[in-house]
Amino acid sequence: MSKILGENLPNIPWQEKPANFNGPIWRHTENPIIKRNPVEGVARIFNSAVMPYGDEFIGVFRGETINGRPHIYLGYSKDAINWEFEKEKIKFVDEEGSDYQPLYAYDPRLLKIEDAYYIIWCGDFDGAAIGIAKTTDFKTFIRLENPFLPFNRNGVLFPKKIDGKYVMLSRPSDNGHTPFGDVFLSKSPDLKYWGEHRIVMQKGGSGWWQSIKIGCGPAPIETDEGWLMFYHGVTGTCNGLVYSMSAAILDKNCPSKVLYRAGSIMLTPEEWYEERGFVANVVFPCAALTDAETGRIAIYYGAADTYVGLAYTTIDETVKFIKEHNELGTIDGQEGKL
Ligand code: BMA
Repeated sequence: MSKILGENLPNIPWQEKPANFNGPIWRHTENPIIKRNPVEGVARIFNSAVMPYGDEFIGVFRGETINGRPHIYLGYSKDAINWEFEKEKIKFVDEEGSDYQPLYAYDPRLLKIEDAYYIIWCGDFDGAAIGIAKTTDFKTFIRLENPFLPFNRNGVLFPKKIDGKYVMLSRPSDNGHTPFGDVFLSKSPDLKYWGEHRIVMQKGGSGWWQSIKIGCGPAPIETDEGWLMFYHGVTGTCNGLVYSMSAAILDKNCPSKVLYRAGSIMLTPEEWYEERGFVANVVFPCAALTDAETGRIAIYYGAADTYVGLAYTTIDETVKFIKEHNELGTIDGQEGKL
């Protein structure tokens, strides 16, 4: 039995695993939970992040506007399944209170560290780069300094400082959509100056599903095994890219070290809303709710760059799958200081 080291969430959305289903992650039966044209001016919501807020839930949503540009929208829910969205995108200000709006922002993640909430996204800084903002009330959103130079996509903060430092996973890139594709880790004493860069995981392995690139998903989940990291892996086909998901466990104190990594897929596009849409064949996890008491995990993922899907697993199912399919890459077990 493995344990989630976190808070209890008795109102986590939940459905039992279907009796005739063998996979480690099973879908919510009423998926997709967010459908097309969810709010005026927004054609599609996908790749989005949610978290508990008081007795209810709050989220930051990638809204593809009707002019085709992504921005971040706030949403609220009582049950974490039915969502209501604000009509206006989030307005960010700088630390002096002046307007500091990203030109575009996509794939947001949301998490709490100590008393503040953080949103991380991919935006434009003369090329794709990570953006980050802080809020304590979900009314004022203070955009901080851009953490990294371009090009970098797919930034995810740990929900806790490690050795007194903030820790971020990201995927450095170039100006192409697909080149590079490995996950790195960086640390900061103040969320302004970033360093102590390490490589965490490379694409590849004996399976082909993560051969083109990999990228972290929800904020890592603290467990008694280490940090549980769901991540996406991408493969190429004659018909384009396919995005699937699986998971790894990172060392608790030195999270650039991978302890276990599943060499096989936990969830891959199989349902109509994952196979068909703006970009076919994409499952892209960005958030997970957890209940420490029961070990339940509810995963929120973008489906086909068009919808939000919800899926379930438990810490035991996940750890068992990762260990049974464990396959570490050459640098995975190292600190990654190369
Ligand atoms: C990635 C990101 C994601 C998107 C995926 C598939 O590079 O842009 O936002 O879901 O491609 O289109």
